[in-house]
Amino acid sequence: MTTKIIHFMVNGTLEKAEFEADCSAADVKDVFRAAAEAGPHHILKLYSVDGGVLNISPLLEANGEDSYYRLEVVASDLKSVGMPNELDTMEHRLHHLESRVMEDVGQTPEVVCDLKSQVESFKRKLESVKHLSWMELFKEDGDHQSSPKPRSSLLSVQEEHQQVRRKFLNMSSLQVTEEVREHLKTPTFDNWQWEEAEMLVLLQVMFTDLDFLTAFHIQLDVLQNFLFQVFCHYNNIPFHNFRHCFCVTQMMYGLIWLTDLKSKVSRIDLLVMLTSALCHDLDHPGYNNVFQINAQTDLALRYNDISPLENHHCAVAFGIMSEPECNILKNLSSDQYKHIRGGMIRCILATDMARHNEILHKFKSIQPVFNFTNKEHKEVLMKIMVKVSDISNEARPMAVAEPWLDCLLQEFFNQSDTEKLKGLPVAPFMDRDKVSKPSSQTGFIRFVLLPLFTEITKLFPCLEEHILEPVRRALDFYSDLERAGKQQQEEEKQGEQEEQGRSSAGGAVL
Ligand code: BYE
Ligand code: ZN
Repeated sequence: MTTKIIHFMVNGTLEKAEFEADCSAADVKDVFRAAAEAGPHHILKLYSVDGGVLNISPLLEANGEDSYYRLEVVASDLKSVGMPNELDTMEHRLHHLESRVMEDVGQTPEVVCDLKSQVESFKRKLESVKHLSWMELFKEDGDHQSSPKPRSSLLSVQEEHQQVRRKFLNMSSLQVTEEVREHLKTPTFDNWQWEEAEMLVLLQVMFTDLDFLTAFHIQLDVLQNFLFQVFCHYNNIPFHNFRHCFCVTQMMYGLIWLTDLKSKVSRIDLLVMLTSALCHDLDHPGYNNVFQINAQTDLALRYNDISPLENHHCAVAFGIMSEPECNILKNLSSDQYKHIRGGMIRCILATDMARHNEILHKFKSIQPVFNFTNKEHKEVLMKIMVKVSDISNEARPMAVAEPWLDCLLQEFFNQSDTEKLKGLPVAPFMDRDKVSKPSSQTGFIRFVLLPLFTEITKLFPCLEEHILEPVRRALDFYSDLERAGKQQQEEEKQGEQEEQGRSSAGGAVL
């Protein structure tokens, strides 16, 4: 069979495509679409050497390497990328169908009514999803009553923040009872009971009870301004929000007490770890690094695709501290400041899960000879402690942990929905059509949490009961659910087969 070789330039690289003589136009288009990393609705244009537009078809003439064609994605007509256009067409066709049936029958049949209401409800759903606002369907104010009210203008977010600030400042950390202070030092603490202003007070308690205010000459009003700004710089998204920041900081605080870390590392390193936990997801947009890179967002552009989010979280942290009234580090010597800045950058950048294996392996290799006075050992431990705190939801009581998984999947699904609409690659673990809660969690616990928690427990045996045991129980819980789910699927399949058997037997009798 004869093949044709086409040379073309796309996104700055010279590519070569090979076609069978009898392939279809769609095959040819698919090859070019893949080479341009374009989605199904992008418009592709192929130009000859002299700039003329070529028809992308099997009849395309073969060319040489030095007379290559130029392939461009000229436009991504947003309206045609996803549903809106199809929705319009559907509505139009339904309307047409309805009027024709009306002429014949004199009334709208039930099935057309059903279809109409389905299209209507789907449209309303799309209109209420803020993160799809780039489709230009999103309606800011509820001219439809049933959907939840989105947080509307910028002003009202600021007003909400000011209310939290007033509440926070009107509360005194003295109102936090001894019982709560003690509970705050354990992983069993229930984060869901507290509202935003209360979490700010509890964070203030953590800084005071570790004696950071006296040790580093932090004025109370500066700490409060700092904490409030941290709160303001977390976004209102399902998972990576201020409550996640609070949980991670609280877990770090618990680990510090449980392991008696105060007697093993300097107080300045404790400050680095607690503040890193507090700042580690600042201004998270709800879309991960892979999305940032694939969608070529401003963040990916700014940080050259290198941990764009973590670099941003850290930059926002130091941006907040660049205001003197929020700068909890302002009374430190420049050497101390440098030490803390270096430490925080290392700890926050270490939360990029793409580096998980690299960091865990390093820790594993030094674990047998671990020495708290060795600078390199201590720095790896600090990264590990922040990482443990960051992904430790499953070490908490089931009633606290489970809602977090729903929040995380919600954020993942939002991302994959957007990726589908933009024609970007979708990770299977984010795809609402592919994941189940138990299966994602058993894998994560087996291959990520247990290896990490086992390693930290070797250094601090007391963590066995506080974090390792609860995670093992969570694995049992999700494994049982996974088994039950599979069994139910089997039964349903069997049921369907029996049903089919019966109906075909019935058909034979008829
Ligand atoms: C991680 C990376 C980014 C954001 F889908 C969050 F199965 C996480 F992979 N965290 N943090 C806690 C988690 C958890 N990821 C998963 N389970 C957690 O408990 C697994 C995911 C649901 C999925 Cl690792
Ligand atoms: Zn995090």
